[in-house]
Amino acid sequence: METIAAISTPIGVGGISMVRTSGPDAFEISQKVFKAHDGTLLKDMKGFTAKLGNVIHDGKCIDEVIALVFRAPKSFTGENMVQISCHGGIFITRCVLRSLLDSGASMAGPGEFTKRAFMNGKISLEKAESIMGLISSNYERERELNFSSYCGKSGNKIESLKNILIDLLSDLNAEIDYPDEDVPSISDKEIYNRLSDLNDKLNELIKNHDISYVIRNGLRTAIVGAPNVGKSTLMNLISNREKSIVTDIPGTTRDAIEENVIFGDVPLLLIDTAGIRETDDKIEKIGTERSKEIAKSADLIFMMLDSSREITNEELEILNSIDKNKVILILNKKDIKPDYKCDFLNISRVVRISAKTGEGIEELAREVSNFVNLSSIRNGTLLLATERQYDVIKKAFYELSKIINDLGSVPRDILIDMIKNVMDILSEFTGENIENDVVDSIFSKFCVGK
Ligand SMILES: Nc1nc2c(ncn2[C@@H]2O[C@H](COP(=O)(O)OP(=O)(O)OP(=O)(O)O)[C@@H](O)[C@H]2O)c(=O)[nH]1
Ligand SMILES: [Mg+2]
Repeated sequence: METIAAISTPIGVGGISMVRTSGPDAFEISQKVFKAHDGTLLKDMKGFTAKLGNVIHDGKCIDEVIALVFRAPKSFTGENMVQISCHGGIFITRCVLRSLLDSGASMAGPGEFTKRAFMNGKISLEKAESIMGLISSNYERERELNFSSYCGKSGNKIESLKNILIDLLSDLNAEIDYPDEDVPSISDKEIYNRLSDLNDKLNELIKNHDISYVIRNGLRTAIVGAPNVGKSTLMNLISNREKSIVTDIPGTTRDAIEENVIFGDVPLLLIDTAGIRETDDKIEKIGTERSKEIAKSADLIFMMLDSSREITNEELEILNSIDKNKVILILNKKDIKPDYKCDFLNISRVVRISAKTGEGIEELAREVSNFVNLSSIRNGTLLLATERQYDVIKKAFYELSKIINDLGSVPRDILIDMIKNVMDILSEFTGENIENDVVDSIFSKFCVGK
């Protein structure tokens, strides 16, 4: 096993930076560059202790640093580790790294520290994945989701589901191993009940995954409508900055403009689009087409009307071309006309606002929150933190459904093998039973130094 080194703090100027080294030769390699002021050798230091000293490279003193020692297996990676904290300059930090590489360390690959932690059994795959999510969390709900995964909550749940299968397997095996003894045989009905119960639980995780997706990626929300209804004004209001140009000239926005925002308690990828209308203008035509495409692919559509005037045929056409289940109808400019009637449009979600004054915006936020049904996770519903975890659960659900379907026609020894297969799939969740290339692909998405 090679000894690896990398800068683990962001590349930039700050108070301190940290370079870490991990592997069997971590102490020897670090010792070549680190000289403690009191002469202590790294190999003689206890784990979790630190010494002040200098980093010397090519006979020159590079910086005064603190070296922190972790001894295997009590370290993040499970290997011997040295963390050198130096002054936080880009050049100084690179010099410290260079000194370690010149002394025999290899440059760490992306996520290699975390990968070693996983390979050495220090953390589950679920925890390793959640570290990435935690680091990139942008708001409370996303942090909560990733921290719950970091603490192994879904892993524990999967273990408890696996126990249902383990119990069933032991009953089935007892029946086969001791046919003559007084072991009660277990009926198809009983097996059906136990497996269906398990499959319902997997299905719940699958169903709730949409919410997890929204928390991690934002709900793709398109503001769509005719020109001049106030789409860009709403974009600016929600994003709290002058993201889109607003004028009283119809056709101001020509292209889609995107912004990640937290609206109420829902993360949105908000897309302001060009007003849709028949036009001979070449650029506007392209913009209009683009708006229609975006409306088709969006998770949620803010269809905006100007309530100070009557709805046009063109607007009715837009409404007819989009999926009404995804629509919140926004009657804008309520400051001019607050009581615009729209019952004939048959849309269930309607909010009256003034994008100009901000009136009605909280109601719109509530409507969005209801649309996503975020309230269902307020009482501690378990959410899967990554698409990989989701794929594992879906695969297990699919295989289990097949078993449930075939129950009457499958001999017991084959049934046992099929159940074992589902166990193996579920074991992939925490990384117990996982192919090396899957592990490599997961960690390749990490940064160097993690
Ligand atoms: N009175 C009033 N005027 C508004 C309101 N919202 C927007 N406006 C005005 O309506 C005009 C058009 O606003 P925009 O936000 O540029 O409209 P748009 O839908 O983005 O228009 P296009 O980009 O051309 O498609 C501007 O003069 C805004 O100030 C509102 O709630 N009340
Ligand atoms: Mg606009």
